[in-house]
Amino acid sequence: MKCSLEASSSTLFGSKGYHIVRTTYQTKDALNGIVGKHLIYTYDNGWQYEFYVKDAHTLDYRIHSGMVGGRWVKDQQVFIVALSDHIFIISWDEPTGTAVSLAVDTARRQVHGVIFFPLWITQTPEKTIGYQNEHLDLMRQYRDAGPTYPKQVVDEFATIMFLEDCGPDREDVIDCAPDALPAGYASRTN
Ligand code: FER
Repeated sequence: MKCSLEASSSTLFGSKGYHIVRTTYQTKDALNGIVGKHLIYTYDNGWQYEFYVKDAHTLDYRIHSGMVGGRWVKDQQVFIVALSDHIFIISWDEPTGTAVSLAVDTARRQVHGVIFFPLWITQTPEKTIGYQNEHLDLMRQYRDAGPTYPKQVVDEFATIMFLEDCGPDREDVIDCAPDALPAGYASRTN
C-alpha cells in the first residue's frame, strides 16, 4: 500500500461544510477496489442500506429500512482510506449532524458501521426522511437547534447481500427514492 504521497497538514472548510485535518495521504490507486462499487447490505439489527461510491470522495446512498428508512442522499462528501486492497474505511459528517464511519470488507462481504445520531434524530427521525439534497439548509437548521446530546451510537455489523461494480461517475445508480424502486430491488442477492 502506497502512503505518504504528500505529508503535510491540510485544513479546509467550505464545500464539505466542516473542518478536516489529515497529515498523510494515500495514492488514488489505493481506492481502486472501492470506487465505482455499489452495495446493498443489511445490519444485524435488521436495518437495510445501500450505497454507491461515485468517486474517491463522493457517496450516493439510500436507506431501505430502519430508524431513518426512506432517507436518500446524493453527493455526500466522504473520506475514504484503504487498509488493504479489499478493506476500506468511509467516514463523514452529515448536514444533520449524524457522523458515520463504515469499515467495508468487499472480500468477506462484511461492513461494520458506527453511526453517531444526535438526540433530535432519535426523538424525531421522520424529520430526516426523504431526499436530503432538497432540504440541506433545513437539515443544518435542525442540526444547529439540537438537542445533540446524549448521542445514540449504533455500532453494528452488516452483511453485504448484493455487490456490483458500476464504475465511477454514474448518476443513474442511485437516482430515486427507496419507495420508487421496482419490487424486489433491495432484496437481490449475488
Ligand atoms: C450507513 C449507515 C448510516 C450508511 C449511511 C448512514 C450509506 C447514514 C445515516 C444518516 O445520515 O442518517 O451504512 O451508508
